[in-house]
Amino acid sequence: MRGKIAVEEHFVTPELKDTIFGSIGWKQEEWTAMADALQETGEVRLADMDAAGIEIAAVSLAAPCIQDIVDPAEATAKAADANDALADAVRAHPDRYVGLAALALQDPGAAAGELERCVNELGFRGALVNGYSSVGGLGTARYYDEEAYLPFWERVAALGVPFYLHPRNPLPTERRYYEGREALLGPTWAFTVETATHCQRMMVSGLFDRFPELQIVIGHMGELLPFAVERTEQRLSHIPSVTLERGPAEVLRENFFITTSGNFHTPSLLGAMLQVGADRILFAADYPFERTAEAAEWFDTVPISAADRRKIGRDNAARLLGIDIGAGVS
Ligand code: GRE
Ligand code: ZN
Repeated sequence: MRGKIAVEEHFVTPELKDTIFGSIGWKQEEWTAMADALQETGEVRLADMDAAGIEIAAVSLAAPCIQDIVDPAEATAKAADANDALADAVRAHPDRYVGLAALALQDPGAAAGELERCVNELGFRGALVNGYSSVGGLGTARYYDEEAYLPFWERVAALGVPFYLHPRNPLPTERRYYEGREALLGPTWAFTVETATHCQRMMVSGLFDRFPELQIVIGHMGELLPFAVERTEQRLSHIPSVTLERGPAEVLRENFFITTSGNFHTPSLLGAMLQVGADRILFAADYPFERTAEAAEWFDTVPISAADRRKIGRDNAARLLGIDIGAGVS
């Protein structure tokens, strides 16, 4: 399929390159190539997109970057710098890229202001944040279901832009889980568990009853949630202290979009389509951590209807990200 929009494609600035999680066991030359690819937003990246039939990439920082800068003022300043750099890259190729803002949620008030600046002044289409924010020390976590984040969510809802909750690793205090099995940290497993749990916290907090228009995007075919939320909702209904107008299964269908990033697996896609519907799924590769060609070869031939392929490959993202596209795509 030509004309795809891919929504979880990463970049990094030179000053943030050492804040990226280096997967355990990556070969040094592989990591060097990754760091180079992340910093390049010109011909190499565009050629990779062209070969895969991707017309537009929604570009965001890699992980954890801003979320791991424990001084809120420094995190806020570095997020603004990264957003300015991304705006330059988008300006150089305005028909190929749109921006998703990095936000220092270490300081929710400042983050709301930065999102507003990014949307209103830089033309960004939403935010992408790498899980919980650490404040004051690397072992700390602020999760976004806290009361203190309600004014931030109010601003997101008012701006009407999506918020991509991208993975990061769990806190060091939870590492007993992975001790001796460090290969399970990062994208192999820990990213998904951490992100799915963060989503469940937000769902159980009643955030989406309060702001029913909020739209959260999650990657990797929904971080297992399409296959888990019915059980969560059913069991929560037995806990009297939980009083939700809408439980996690309903919220996943109405307040979340899921993407195919890094999870090019047909039974998982078909299961996710049965659970949330084709209108709630978006194509993504996860460049450069995944091979765009592999993502596209899989997606272009996966056994779904032409109408669903077009929705997932392009139209849903265009609507969600406010991308003005013509109809002429085969
Ligand atoms: C990703 O986005 O998938 C990712 C990162 C950083 C390290 C590994 C990884 O952002 O897979
Ligand atoms: Zn990613």
